[in-house]
Amino acid sequence: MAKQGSAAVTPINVVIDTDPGVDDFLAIALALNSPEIAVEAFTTTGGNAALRHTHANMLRILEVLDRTTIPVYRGAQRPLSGTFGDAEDVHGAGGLPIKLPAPVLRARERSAVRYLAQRVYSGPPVTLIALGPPTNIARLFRDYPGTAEAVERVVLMGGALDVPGNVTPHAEFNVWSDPEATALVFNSGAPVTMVGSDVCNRVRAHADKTPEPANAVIQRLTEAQFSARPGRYITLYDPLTVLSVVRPEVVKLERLSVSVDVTHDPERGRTRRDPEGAMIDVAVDVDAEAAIDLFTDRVIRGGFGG
Ligand SMILES: [Ca+2]
Repeated sequence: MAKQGSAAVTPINVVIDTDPGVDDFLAIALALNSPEIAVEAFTTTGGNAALRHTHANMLRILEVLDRTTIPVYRGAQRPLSGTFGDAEDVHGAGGLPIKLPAPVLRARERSAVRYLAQRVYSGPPVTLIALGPPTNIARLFRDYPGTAEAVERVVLMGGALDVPGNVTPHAEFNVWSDPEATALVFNSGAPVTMVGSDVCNRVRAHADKTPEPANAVIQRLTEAQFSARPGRYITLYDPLTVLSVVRPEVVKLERLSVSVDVTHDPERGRTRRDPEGAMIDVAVDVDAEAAIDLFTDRVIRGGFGG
């Protein structure tokens, strides 16, 4: 595809931490078709489904998109405390609404957290994009001193500040899946950007406005997801999070003091404005039309591989 306007720009080094997931799939496709970023590796976590599923889905996605040279590292099977729930009711059994063959591609031997530590200690500054519960990143910062200070930034899909949650009335799914990890990342001292439901809810691909995807698997995936929802739309949570790195001007950030509810009360997993919280950048507004246009151009119309 055309990579207009990218010639003179040095790509941003990123590692994507993910729990695929339909919108993860679309976000990964977006990342791999975006010359503004260089995806060095993927790390996997449980979340939308159990790790054995999300991890296999990650490998399948790279096979579908013909990008099997990018390394994948296996990450968290459980959150810092307790066990993961899942969102198979939204994404389908095993995390995707379509069946794909078992992957031939294999992950690297090292664990996600050991890879991340080695990468952060030895390479140039890297942006960590967390598209699932941020458990791997929390473990990195907790267990490897200095890594929070050394990363370029953490851009995290999660949280719901001024809108209801999507898993409880208060909590967004990724934060709800591991509130302790989210709190640790927020308070780590790393520059954190939160791209939450406040903006993601406003970026939806509607079936009647989405052209036929060029990639056959993306066509099956989006059609299955449209069909599963009465409104025939897909909320682009993870794609918008990637877009906020690829094209920063699509979101408006505000520096806010935010805390995460880590109690076991009904508001567990809630993100709220709190003077005692951590200072992070929060996406408070979005140019939804520009976001959907870029998503459509790169993921729906985009070719992959070759
Ligand atoms: Ca995700």
